[in-house]
Amino acid sequence: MARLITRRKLLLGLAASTALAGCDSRAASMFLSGMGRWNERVDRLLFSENRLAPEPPASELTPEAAFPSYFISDSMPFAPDNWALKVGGVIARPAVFTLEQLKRMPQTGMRIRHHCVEGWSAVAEWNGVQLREIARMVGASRDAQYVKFKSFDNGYYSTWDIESSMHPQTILAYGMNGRPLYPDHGAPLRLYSPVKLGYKMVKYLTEVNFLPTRTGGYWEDQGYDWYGGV
Ligand SMILES: Nc1nc2c(c(=O)[nH]1)N[C@H]1C(S)=C(S)[C@@H](COP(=O)(O)O)O[C@H]1N2
Ligand SMILES: [Mo]
Repeated sequence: MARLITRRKLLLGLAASTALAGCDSRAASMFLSGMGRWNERVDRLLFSENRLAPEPPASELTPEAAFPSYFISDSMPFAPDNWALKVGGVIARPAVFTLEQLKRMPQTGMRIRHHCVEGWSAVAEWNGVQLREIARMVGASRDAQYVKFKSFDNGYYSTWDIESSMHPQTILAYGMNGRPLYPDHGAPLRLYSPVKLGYKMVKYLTEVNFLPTRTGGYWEDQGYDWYGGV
């Protein structure tokens, strides 16, 4: 962290001195877009260390009635009877997993504070299977730099960087607060992680695709930050 701050200060210093030297605006905007990419890369380096995010204490759990619920469909989305998760992209073994199969895989659980950009936050305990476990099972290629998550909620989707996707606390969750996930929070399966903002936590999952190129997201396409880190 100390090094990150130092680099940011250095960049700010450079920007100021360039301005004093009277650079033209084209050079300045090239510089600024370059800085955006550089900062994203630094964030990625932090994640590659796989540092665990601290869990809030049980005393901070939000009463479930007070945990907001969001979906873009006009009414609550319900999974089709034949629901299964499709996993594809640049992987050795494309697969379709039923909920029962996912539940038989090693289970991970943790308390996470959710941060929605609309200004609320809430804490729950989530359990499910690590996405990195799925990646291992399907043989995700080194070319997989991004993961795209699709939903049956009116086409809601998002795309994540591979480092955050493979973080040990990034899970496909089928449980909330010790019981099955209900439709208001994304049943039968949703993405959850302490390293991303609320809009990156795709609910009502249908497909997970490991991709070599970056795609967008429902809110990201409307201007929300693509990386969406907490
Ligand atoms: N499929 C789907 N996933 C979604 C959304 C949505 O509208 N549809 N909203 C996002 C936003 S903005 C937030 S804050 C969280 C809210 O999760 P919750 O409804 O379980 O509180 O879900 C995210 N994932
Ligand atoms: Mo949100």
